[in-house]
Amino acid sequence: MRVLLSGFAPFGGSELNPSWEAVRRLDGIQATDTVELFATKLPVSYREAADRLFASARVICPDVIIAVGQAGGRKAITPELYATNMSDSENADNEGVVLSGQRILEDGPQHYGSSLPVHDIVVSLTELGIPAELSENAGSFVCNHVFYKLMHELQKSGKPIVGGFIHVPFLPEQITVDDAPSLDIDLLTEAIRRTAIISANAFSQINDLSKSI
Ligand code: PCA
Repeated sequence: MRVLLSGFAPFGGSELNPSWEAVRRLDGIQATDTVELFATKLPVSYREAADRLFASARVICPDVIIAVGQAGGRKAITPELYATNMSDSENADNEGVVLSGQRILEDGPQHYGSSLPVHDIVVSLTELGIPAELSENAGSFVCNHVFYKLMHELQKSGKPIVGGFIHVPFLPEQITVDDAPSLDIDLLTEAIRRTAIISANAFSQINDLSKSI
């Protein structure tokens, strides 16, 4: 099984983005006998990010797509439960675009749920001692935009691809304020590797089930 992981370029004055730092370390890795990992870097651009993810997916032909992004200030790895049909942030993307109160797809549903095994991911990471929590808020900036478009595309394609979005905390070197939460790169990378394996297992269970009924 093939798992495509995406991470974002740095934004908002940071020199790095933990999402890309983690997934780039996993690119080309054989995570188990049957699970191969691939990584792609997305620009922090409303206009381009989702299309770049879809372009990589056309090349890699993954069974699972896990988009990862930075959520500075969070203390845990947070699988997102759903994407919302709204872009609304006072922050400009890396192309200088600011969107306020704009629906992502005019006639799209208000929400799309993740199809990653989000509960299993949180349980398994917690067992490993890695802080993990479910999130009901993917924000309304570029991450939510990519997540929404990804789930829309997967639904439209009718392909049995499992997909979703995970936000991750800052890396220690991004922290400027005492006591601000962060996660070490090795733990973060291991968390994403585990998440990929759990999600690939979920994909094969869904497929086995659909073959048996
Ligand atoms: N985080 C931002 C965009 C890119 C990233 O890594 C977000 O949460 O929307």
